[in-house]
Amino acid sequence: MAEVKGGVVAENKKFACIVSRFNETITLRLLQGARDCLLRHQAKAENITVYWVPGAFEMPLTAKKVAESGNFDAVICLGAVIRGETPHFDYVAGGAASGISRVSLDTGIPVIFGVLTCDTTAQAEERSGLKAGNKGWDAAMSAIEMVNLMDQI
Ligand code: INI
Repeated sequence: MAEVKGGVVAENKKFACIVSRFNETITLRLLQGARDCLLRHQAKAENITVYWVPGAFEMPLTAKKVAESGNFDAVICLGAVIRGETPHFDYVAGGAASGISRVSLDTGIPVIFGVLTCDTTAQAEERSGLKAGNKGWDAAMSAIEMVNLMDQI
């Protein structure tokens, strides 16, 4: 039986983080978590580029341009869509999720969905560094693993 797993070393790999300004207090924490994860797995600070977008809905197009640039091994999308009282949530969260997935398939580059989709701000806070870990860290970890897995296929 052959089994292939992506390693967890990010040395000499290039990462783009696409981060939304919407809910910025949350997304900044996600970015801190992602950056910390990449650096602790031997990525170099100069190999991490951050692109700010207005909101999660703008992530797919930005991810497409970034992935097509050929300058990055993986793209990490970091955002927070909070339901509150509005059905707008479903369009923004759904558009971001399906768009990001499509960009990854179309470009062949790992594009990671590090977007919190929560009912409340409190839940988003919990998942961005308080008691439920940091989804930004998790997204970066997925990016590292996928980059190394792609290298082996
Ligand atoms: N964008 C987010 O990233 N999170 C949200 O919670 C959100 N809400 O609630 O509306 C949101 N909306 C903005 C959207 O992403 C676009 O920037 C906007 O619609 C312009 O295209």
